[in-house]
Amino acid sequence: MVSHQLIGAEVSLYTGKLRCYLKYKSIPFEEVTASREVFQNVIIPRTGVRYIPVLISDDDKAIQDTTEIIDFLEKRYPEASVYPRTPKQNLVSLLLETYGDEWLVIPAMHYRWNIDENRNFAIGEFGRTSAPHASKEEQMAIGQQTARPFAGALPMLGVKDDIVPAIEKSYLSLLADLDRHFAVYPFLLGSRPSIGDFGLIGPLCAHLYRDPYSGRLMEAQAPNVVAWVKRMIEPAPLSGEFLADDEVPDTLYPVLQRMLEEQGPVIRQTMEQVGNWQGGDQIDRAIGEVGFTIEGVSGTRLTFPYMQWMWQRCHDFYTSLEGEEKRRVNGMLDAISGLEELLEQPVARRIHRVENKMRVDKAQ
Ligand SMILES: N[C@@H](CCC(=O)N[C@@H](CS)C(=O)NCC(=O)O)C(=O)O
Repeated sequence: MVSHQLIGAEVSLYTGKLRCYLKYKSIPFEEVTASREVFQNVIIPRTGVRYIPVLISDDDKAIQDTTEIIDFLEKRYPEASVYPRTPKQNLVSLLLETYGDEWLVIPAMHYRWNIDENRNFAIGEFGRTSAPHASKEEQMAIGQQTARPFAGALPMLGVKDDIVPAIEKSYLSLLADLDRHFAVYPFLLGSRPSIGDFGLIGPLCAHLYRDPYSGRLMEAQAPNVVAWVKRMIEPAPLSGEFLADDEVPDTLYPVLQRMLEEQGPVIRQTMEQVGNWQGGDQIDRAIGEVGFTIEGVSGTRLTFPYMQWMWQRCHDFYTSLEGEEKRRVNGMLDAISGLEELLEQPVARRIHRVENKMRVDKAQ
């Protein structure tokens, strides 16, 4: 039987997200290492971009972007959907996917590239991925090269020396909040993982659990998060249910509040800057600079329109709600100050993904 191919790497954040999803859904796949040859022969010609993971479906479609891949597979494998059917839970799971995918990259990248032990491990892993058959020494040399753009991306993501203590403080508080949650619940919303769990597992597993220094830190600080990571990487396929009556546990509110305080202003500024974009309908990967605050320390990073594309999923779902459902969701949002206003904010110019490039609507 022809199965799907997951092209990626163990060291890759977004590959980790997709691998956990495929395993939970019991979708047959074989994993192909994204070596230099695979980049040249498959990834670049088939997708036009240099990102992993890539799914080659059993009918030979090549798809990049974990969110698009998961949505593509959810249609073909609807059993045990990772999207809750009820409004509060679905909104929370979309929000936490956006948080994991697009914001927790900050601690994930900080710990990987600023801590020597992690950095050396990651360089070896980069080399092993690019040249699986080379010697250890050659892999280290190749890893130094291939890792350079990733390590060099820290300032663009907002990871600069003066804000590092705040990034660490925030991450440790997040771990404490999640630890309290996972002491009670197997996944974010019950005994079934949602798209929010898959969003969080990328940074929390591929970097923050698997990199050696970070893994010890997580074991020491948050054993219940470690247990969740293990459930995510070796799931009981297709099992579990979301909590009854659209319940969202109170233990998730501090996590959502942290997301709103740190990532919320970045989402708002990104929408403004995308609205003012002066170029053509194909928009750049980064278009300017935004300010943000973590634990009272301010920083700047580049503006990534992709984050708006993720946010649109939250906004669209929220604004599609009516009547009683909207009232119930707003009742929950009362506990997270500022979130309702952000979800209500109109998207000035929408971002679309077309053949793995981002397009933007014309200015009004
Ligand atoms: N939103 C994309 C992100 C993919 C992504 O950024 N992957 C990383 C590896 S974990 C990558 O290929 N980065 C290359 C680059 O940033 O140029 C997804 O969900 O697939």
